Amino acid sequence: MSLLLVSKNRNLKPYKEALLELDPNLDVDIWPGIQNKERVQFAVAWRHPANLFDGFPNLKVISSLGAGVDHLLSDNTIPDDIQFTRIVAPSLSGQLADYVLTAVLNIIRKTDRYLDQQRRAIWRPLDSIKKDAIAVGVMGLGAIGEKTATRLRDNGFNVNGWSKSQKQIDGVNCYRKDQLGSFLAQTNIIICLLPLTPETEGILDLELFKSLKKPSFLINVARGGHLVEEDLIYALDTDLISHATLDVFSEEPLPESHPFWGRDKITITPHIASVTDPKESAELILENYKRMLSGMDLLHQVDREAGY
Ligand code: OXD
Repeated sequence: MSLLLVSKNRNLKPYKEALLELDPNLDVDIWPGIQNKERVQFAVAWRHPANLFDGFPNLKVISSLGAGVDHLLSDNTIPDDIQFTRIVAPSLSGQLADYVLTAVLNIIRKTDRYLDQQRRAIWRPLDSIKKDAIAVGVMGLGAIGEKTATRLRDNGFNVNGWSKSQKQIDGVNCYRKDQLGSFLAQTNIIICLLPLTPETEGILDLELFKSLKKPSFLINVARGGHLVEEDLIYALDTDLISHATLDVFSEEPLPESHPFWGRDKITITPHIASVTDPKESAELILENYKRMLSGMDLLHQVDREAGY
């Protein structure tokens, strides 16, 4: 029995080391160095090569190496009977909450504008936005969204939250799926933390931007596929959106020629809002590996139909 680690763009050695530190008897392969395909029962994947998982006769579970599973769900060649799980490490939601809080504070304290002024040796105080004059709105109230919403609440922000089913979170105004219009009308800073599914693809579009309370801002830490890029450019150019903070893009790395680069109303980071820690992930991977071997329910199992 072996466990396979696969990624086209991540160094997986620290994950293998962390797994072997927890259990030296594990048999762990890193793609493409696979000893014996028939022995692989559990795989951990992040941006795997197309069609890879079709040829493992005994593969039972694939875990995403992160919280998102869109890279697995979009691969139609993965047999239907393989179960998907994901890694929802406590530090992952904490990191995302920190990133979003920083982005929100940067917006209201106009940090980007001051950096630009500094580069040009301009001494000019700007009006900051008062916390109580605006509301932030978190789209997606799963484990990560809830952590982000409560972090913002605890820092004195008015917080709205929107999710598929009605949630109750202390101090957060929770709206359900069919209340999107009211949620947007009460929100200035929209924060996308939704899973990427056919239903949420392209949700950050011109219609949504028009429905926000003014001044309006966007923070996208979910997936590039949620955003209609040309609509954002139009919304920024027409001042419908005052500023966008983007950590995720439909093409990553963001190509050098992309029109987002060089726009002073966009802050770009290279998909670093949260990064899985090898030691913490290894514990969660091993827990699910043991659960699979003993036939127990997996932690953070993904509903392949629902898409999250
Ligand atoms: C994730 C991510 O899905 O880092 O964990 O985007």
